[in-house]
Amino acid sequence: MQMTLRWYGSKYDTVTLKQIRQIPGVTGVISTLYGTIPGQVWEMDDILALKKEIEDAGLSLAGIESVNIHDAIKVGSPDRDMYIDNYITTLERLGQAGIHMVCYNFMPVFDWTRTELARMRPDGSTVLAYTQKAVDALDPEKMFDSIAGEMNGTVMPGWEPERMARVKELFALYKDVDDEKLFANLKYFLERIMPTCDKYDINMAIHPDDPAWSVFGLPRIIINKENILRLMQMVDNPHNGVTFCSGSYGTNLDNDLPDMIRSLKGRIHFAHVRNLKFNTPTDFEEAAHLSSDGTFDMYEIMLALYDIGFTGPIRPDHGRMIWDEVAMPGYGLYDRALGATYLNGLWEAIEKQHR
Ligand code: CS2
Ligand code: MN
Repeated sequence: MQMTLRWYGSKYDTVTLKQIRQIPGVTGVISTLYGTIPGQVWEMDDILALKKEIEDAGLSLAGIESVNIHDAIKVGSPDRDMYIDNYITTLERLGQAGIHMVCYNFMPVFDWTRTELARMRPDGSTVLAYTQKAVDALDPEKMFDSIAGEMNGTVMPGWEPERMARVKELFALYKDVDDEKLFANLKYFLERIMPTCDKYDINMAIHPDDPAWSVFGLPRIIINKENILRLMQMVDNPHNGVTFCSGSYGTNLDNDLPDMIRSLKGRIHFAHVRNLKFNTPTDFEEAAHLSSDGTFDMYEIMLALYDIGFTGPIRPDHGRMIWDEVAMPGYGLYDRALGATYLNGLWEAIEKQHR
């Protein structure tokens, strides 16, 4: 595996490449062209400039998170082929630039959903949190307003103001889309892009829905072992793969994370590893990465990744806000650096134990 950190680009991120370079054991970043909108073709010059900036800082661009999918593709409207063509052009350019891992998600309307971005924990750190009660009490159109005030002046991925201004319209688009339709549209998209992925050796890595159940009555399919294996079989090509995100699949306590990892051998191209602490099964908050701070056994998760021979990029996921840092919620420097170091420590121990 290659330890990485997510980085939003010098225009958007409070964390610098120099700081990332100084975290021991972190050799690459996962980035994106954060200013682009879903459906847009990425410019080759922009891709190369991003790559060069990262390499000049002594790091590698280990993959893209995310090239987002236009809603026309998710709902399967008549203009979807045009947007798929655009997506293919972006993939070709990424391939030509030597980038071989692309993370994306297939969530309708909302990307990840949280009801608080700064819940205070007993140690004074703040974290992202979710309560089903709060979601049930909320008008989805107000969802954006309710969290926008807590973004510390940053723009959070999936919650771009331009997109949220259209929430009503987006809900109408998905009116007739159920789980089966969403699966069919995802299959259609993957089948169309696979020849390009084969040609340029691009590993597509679908990120799970977060939380891993339906919110606001919208369909959500990338939520458990059964569904993700179904998707792997539907388009049975190794380039159709997975971002294994422990914090997203882990929202559903029925998901056995190490077992899921083992069942996805050969198809996990990217890993997000973080921990959650549950107060009730539908009220959870993000914890420090350490097993003892949350619910998941991080050793077992890393061991499962080791056992399947995982070689792709991995990153600590959301961190807590600690030491008075002001940054994008979940994406400060300090706690993610602690997370990376801890995960590297577990990995070293596992490797040495298996020698
Ligand atoms: C990320 C997601 O911050 C996060 O929760 O894990 O936003 C993720 O980047 C996207 O869903 C992937 O497309
Ligand atoms: Mn994730």
